[in-house]
Amino acid sequence: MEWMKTLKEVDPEIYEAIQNELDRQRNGLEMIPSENFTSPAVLQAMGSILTNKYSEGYPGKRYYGGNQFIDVIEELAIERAKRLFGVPHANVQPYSGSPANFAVYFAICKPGDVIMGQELTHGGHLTHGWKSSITGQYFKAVQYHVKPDGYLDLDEVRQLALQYKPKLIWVGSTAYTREFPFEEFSKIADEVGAYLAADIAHVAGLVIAGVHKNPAPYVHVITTTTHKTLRGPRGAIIMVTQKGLDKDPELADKIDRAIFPGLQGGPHDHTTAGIAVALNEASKPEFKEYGKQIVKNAKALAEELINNGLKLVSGGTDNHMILIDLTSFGKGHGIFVQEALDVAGITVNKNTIPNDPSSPFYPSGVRLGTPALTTRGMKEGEMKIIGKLIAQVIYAVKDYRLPEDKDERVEYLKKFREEIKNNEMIKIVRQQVSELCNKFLLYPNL
Ligand code: DSN
Repeated sequence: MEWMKTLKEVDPEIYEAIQNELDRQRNGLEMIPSENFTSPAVLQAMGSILTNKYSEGYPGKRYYGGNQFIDVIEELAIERAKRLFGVPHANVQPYSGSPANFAVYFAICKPGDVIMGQELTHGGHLTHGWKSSITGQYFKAVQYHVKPDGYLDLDEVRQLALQYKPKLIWVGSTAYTREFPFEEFSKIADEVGAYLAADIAHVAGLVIAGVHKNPAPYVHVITTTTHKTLRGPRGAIIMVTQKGLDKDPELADKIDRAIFPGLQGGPHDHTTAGIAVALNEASKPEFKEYGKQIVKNAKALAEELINNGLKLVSGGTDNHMILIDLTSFGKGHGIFVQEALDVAGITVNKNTIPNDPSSPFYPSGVRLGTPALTTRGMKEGEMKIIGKLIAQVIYAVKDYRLPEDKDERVEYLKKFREEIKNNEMIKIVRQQVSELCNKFLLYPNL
């Protein structure tokens, strides 16, 4: 690998680990829906000398000298974000999604205020008020849910909003396979005078591609990570909409001050450059095609999984993501499927499903998605093949049952891990996964 020649010489151990990770990404099917393969151009920006610089403050208002070129980079990132999402204000400095969401709280709420978000086990994010997050401890968090059909329960959202009068409501989550109903949420938030924040971390790329509604006309604030469907580096953006500025003309300043000096120090300028590059890439017509293909692929995959007898939360998908309900195989079955698929070279994550009979660490579902496979160039035909392979692995481990007793569980999982390494069906699937990966080269020039 020419681009890492120096690293190889200076630190062969780290070089080897990176090389092994590259091989893993190349030779497996990356199906965690929050992951993607960023472009070589983004990698170059991230691996640049920008990491050397301190730049507390904002363009034109820095606390350190020598920021004339950093200002150019940050302004480009800001302008590109504003243009792509149609918003009047963007802050590109949040280190990642959780700090971005914390900044929204810091800008809008006081400790103890009532906030509302989708419950984690129903697809929500930790930072939307889950009990183990600071957001569930420093605020009075009211959590809403999905209905038995897997769609958001808007009647419950409205009833809770009227009852608790939240200061801030979140819409957007990490394990929801349908379009977020921004307009319906905005009516509820307006009715109770709440701020409405859309967390579009998962669907930002789909919004840009026009295959998911843009929340900008409906919400006051938008947060997103930049490394999921948006396909940039690990980072985040907070945007204030015109609706947000109409509600509070100082909202943009409050958000900026919440990030710096409120929560963060120097921005990661190499990441800012990577974000700017990713946003530039996302403005091209090819990116729209990419976003459309992600959804087509997810729908094709969902159909194949259903045809193979598997149950999906909400019965399918509108976006990039699928949530398989494994309760018919036993409580907490997600770990068996995740690990068996891992051995087969297919990476997914175990995930809670709505009303999960088990726990977040041993949930009864798996979550998977198509953004990374679509980046590799795979289409509906490949999704059909992959759907069958996934089903074969799921059925290969269908008889395992998670013991209730913790000690027994450790021994049982140890034995399970030994057995899946030698499972003939899983070996066959691994071989087919390798053959498929060889047809869709990843980073051929690295
Ligand atoms: N960890 C992210 C995800 O996988 O969806 C959310 O923060």
